Amino acid sequence: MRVTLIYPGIGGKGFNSLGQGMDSGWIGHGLAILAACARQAGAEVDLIDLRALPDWETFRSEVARRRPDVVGVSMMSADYNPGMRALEIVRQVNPAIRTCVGGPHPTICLGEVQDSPLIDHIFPGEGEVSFPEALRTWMSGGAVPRIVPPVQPDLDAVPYADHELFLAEWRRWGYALDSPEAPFVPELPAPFVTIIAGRGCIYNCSYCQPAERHIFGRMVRRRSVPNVIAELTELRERYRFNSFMFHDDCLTEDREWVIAFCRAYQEAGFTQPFFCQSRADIIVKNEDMVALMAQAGLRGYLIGFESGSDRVLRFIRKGTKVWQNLRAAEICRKYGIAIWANYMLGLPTETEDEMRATIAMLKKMDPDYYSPAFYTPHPGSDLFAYCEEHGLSLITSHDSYRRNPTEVKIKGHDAAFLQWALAESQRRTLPNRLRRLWRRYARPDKVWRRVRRAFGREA
Ligand code: B12
Ligand code: SF4
Repeated sequence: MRVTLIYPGIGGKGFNSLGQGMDSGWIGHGLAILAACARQAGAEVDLIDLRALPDWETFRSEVARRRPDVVGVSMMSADYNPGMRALEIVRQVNPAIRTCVGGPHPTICLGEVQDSPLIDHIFPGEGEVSFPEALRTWMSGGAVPRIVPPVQPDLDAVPYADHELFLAEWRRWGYALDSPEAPFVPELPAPFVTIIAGRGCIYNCSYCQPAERHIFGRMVRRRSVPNVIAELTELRERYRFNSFMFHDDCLTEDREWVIAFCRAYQEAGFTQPFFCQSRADIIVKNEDMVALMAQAGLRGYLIGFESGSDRVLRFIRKGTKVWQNLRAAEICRKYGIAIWANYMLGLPTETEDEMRATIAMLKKMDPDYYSPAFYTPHPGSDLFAYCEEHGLSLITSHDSYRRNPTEVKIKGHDAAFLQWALAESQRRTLPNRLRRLWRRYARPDKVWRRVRRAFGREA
């Protein structure tokens, strides 16, 4: 049985976009794992990554050439339009191909896909058990329900994400990348890879939950440390990676796991720097863990600071306080950990003064990287429901479910003020700029190293 998986992530940068930043430079772990599971079930598996193709006509001829029995499309809400267009073309090429969808959007917005004539089977939740089981059933001539109930897999029994599924396909389209995946900051040198160690998140932020729980369940599950180290070892052998990043929503919520990982990582001889996501409250409460992570190779945290107003933080159920945001930034600085600051502007009920407070907070913390968003109501979250209830949403197409600050997503905010706030939030003050220059070029240890290098004493 031939299975073609489809990665439709062209919402951001469009066709021919590979290698251009995070959106277009990373593999999709869901499909990469499902490919390995489907092969174990005896299927032949390949991938069409829309980001690598030039246009829809090429997609059409690729489907015709590959002649799959089954296609499987993975969809976030922002992927809905290209995902459905791909399914429409698959139907036109050969109506006998079984069409399957899975991923966050079909899971969270089942009602939106369940009656689509373009879709034969919907796989809500995790697919490692349900998808290969369906393939086995089809191979033995059996029938599978339209909505296939999810089964949570044992994460240590799941095969590793098949990076080659993506990389081989990218190479076929001429992408001669010098890194398996695209590094996105100078702290993470190429070759760079991404991995994911667990599923779910214990927190309850209203702009995100309960969508995450719909996909991965109430409990957070994490792979064992030896299992993750074994995958990193395999990735080291195959790609000689010089840095990597954890995709986990909040890797640091499990202190014991993190401590065990840091020890095992060093014992296994890894020195490669890495980034992961964390939260301000965790950093403040666990400075010793942060120090251990920095010693093991942590070079940056992606942190959802979100707002400089305690009222807004309470409103979005972030569970953090502004003082924790500021203190977390100080702790990062102390241990040489770069700060990737995620924050939102234009939340429901947020006032212009509260946005000014976010700007003031950012000026105090002086993050290394700014990752601003205009608040975007994501389907499946409580705040999305709030926006619907109050008639706030300005979103008219799934394409706008991207949080990038291109257009204002909800009513009640002045677009010109938001644009000003966006620019101002990222403008470094003069003292901050000077401090950065000092840190980068003038610190005595760095000057000394440059002098030694100039005289050939150091590689
Ligand atoms: C890494 C990541 C990214 C990376 C993507 C990397 C990549 N190439 O996939 C980047 C940074 C690019 C990204 C971007 C965005 N992301 Co994102 N991302 C994640 C994150 C943290 C991890 C994804 C992952 O690898 N998960 C692990 C794998 C194993 O899970 P999975 O992909 O869901 O796949 C499993 C199941 O869903 C299912 N499945 C999936 N596909 C299919 C297909 C078939 C046929 C079957 C049978 C089953 C199946 O089986 C898989 C195995 O169990 C998730 C949160 C999370 N923990 O999952 C958010 C998440 C998916 N992202 C989200 C969002 C909102 C976005 C953005 C819109 C944000 C933005 N910038 O505007 C963009 C959209 C990009 C686009 N496509 O246009 C939301 C999606 C919500 C929604 N309603 O769609 C999530 C859930 C985060 C959240 N809690 O809000 N993201
Ligand atoms: S926003 Fe992050 S910390 Fe909050 S619930 Fe979602 S994944 Fe967890």
